[in-house]
Amino acid sequence: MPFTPAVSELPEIAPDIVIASNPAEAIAGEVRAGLTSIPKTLSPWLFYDETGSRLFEQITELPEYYLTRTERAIFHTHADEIIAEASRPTGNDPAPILTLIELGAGTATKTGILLAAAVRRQGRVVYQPVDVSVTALEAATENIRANVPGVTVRCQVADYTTQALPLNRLPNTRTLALYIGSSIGNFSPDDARDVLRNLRAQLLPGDTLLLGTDLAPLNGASSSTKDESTLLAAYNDDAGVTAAFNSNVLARLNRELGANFNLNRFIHKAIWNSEESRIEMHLESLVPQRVHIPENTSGSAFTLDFAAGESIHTENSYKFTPARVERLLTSSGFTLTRQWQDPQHFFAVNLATAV
Ligand code: AVI
Repeated sequence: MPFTPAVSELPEIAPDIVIASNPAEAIAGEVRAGLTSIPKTLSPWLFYDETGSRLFEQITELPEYYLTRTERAIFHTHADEIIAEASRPTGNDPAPILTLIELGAGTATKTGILLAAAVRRQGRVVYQPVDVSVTALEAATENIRANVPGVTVRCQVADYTTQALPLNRLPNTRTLALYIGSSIGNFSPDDARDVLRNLRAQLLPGDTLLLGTDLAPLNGASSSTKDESTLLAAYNDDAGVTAAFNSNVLARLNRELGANFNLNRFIHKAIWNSEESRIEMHLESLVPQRVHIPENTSGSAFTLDFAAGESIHTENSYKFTPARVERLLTSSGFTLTRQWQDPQHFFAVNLATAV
């Protein structure tokens, strides 16, 4: 029998938005550090201005980009089981009520499936989406309010990679932290561990984490049809949306920093790096060229010289084996409790418990 607590056990919390950090300063500092390093890099969080976030939403609907629809299908099939597992009674906690927080919630389109399952189990649920984008959080709140009755949304604007999470623990509840969508794959192994350790530091033993990870190709293993070409297509779609998403970062530097990148002189490249088990995205310079970045809050003006064929490395997207997921979780203070995969073994949803 599912446990259903009385509605009155969950206090109503007013939605609130907490603004953290100064984005303009962070962007200028990040751009200077990345573009003056060898090789030149730009951090993937720079993709997500308004245009970039819109383009990313389009990517998630592309036929080649299997990640979003596969994770959504796993949620549709297993949401009740996931919530039941996260709510498993223990000696100290015989009838847990879950509060869901979500790191990098975006517009929370898939999260509704899990929230609906939590509402089915416990009658009501408090949901705390955390994101750097106010616009995304507004969309998330609207989406959840309109589609999932029984959810109290409390938004927090914060950078969960560097800031302590604004966890407002309700008395006698257990936290289920969601970090879905393969977002963990955009961090280097060390940074991924640090992000999860930062999260772990704010959880209690017995709290859980639901982590979405894109799976590495299994090289000929019988039940998976995923290979290098599946991955390359997902990051180099025929309609050119991923290319537009990638080069928007240069357009953003022109708009926000007054840089003079000529977008026609850079092309989008996606590469599978099998040694590192990651897709890399680059913007490759087609010709020798010089780009100017004016003086800004991070310091004086500077110029950048590009050789033909030289690239700016803009993103890594790591692909995991189940063993690698387990190692990451263990090194971050979690233990892997259960894993769900789609029938084709393209994607895994992992439930881990804070130890
Ligand atoms: C957000 N993140 C998980 C996406 C990914 O697949 O690495 C970002 C992305 N980059 C290109 N396409 C999608």
